[in-house]
Amino acid sequence: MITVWGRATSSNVQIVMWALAEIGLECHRIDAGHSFGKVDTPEFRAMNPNGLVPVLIDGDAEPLWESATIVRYLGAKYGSGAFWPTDPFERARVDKWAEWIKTSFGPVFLTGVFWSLLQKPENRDAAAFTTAVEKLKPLARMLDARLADGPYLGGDEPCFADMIVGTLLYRYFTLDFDRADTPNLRAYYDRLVARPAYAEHVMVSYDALRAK
Ligand SMILES: N[C@@H](CCC(=O)N[C@@H](CS)C(=O)NCC(=O)O)C(=O)O
Repeated sequence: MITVWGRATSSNVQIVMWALAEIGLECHRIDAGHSFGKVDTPEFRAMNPNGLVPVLIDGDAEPLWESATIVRYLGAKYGSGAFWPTDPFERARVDKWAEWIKTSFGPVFLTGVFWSLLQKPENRDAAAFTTAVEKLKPLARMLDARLADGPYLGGDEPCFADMIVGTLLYRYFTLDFDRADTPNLRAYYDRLVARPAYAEHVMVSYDALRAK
């Protein structure tokens, strides 16, 4: 039995839930984090000392945290050859985009744009927001150029890296802000939206996260 700790509104939980669904694995998800709390309890900290979601527990094994690590684990253990390329170079050429979205695009988008737009306008740092919006444009264009190569990062089927790269795009394309013109990225997002597992696990309202 696989258990995932983490609220459905967390983009990092969504990465894991979407991957589980694409692979076809059942899991039991327990709400935790944000308004659900639990992440500061000694029991939760024993699973993840960072007090962050997601945490995945596969059977009796030690709890795993870090969403991208969890998806790589699921891919390696349960994924098909398309989901988890066995050739080290084929895997690395998609994994570099997973790493990049976590370390380059993601921080600019989440901190500078997403969380800013979820603030009340009067509490928003307008200069920091504009800086982030402009900083995001060349990054979005880089991803757009990469996605001219094919329907998904690894070819005709989604792979583990698409889970890590594709999840943020629901927020990216549904928020109202000035985006770069990226037709390939938009077409990629439209393909993701058509996937039932993406619709169920990623296209989750983030209204509960808005500042009250
Ligand atoms: N690098 C970690 C980041 C985990 C993270 O920041 N999780 C957020 C939710 S997306 C969290 O737990 N926030 C505190 C909370 O929800 O209470 C990962 O990819 O799993």
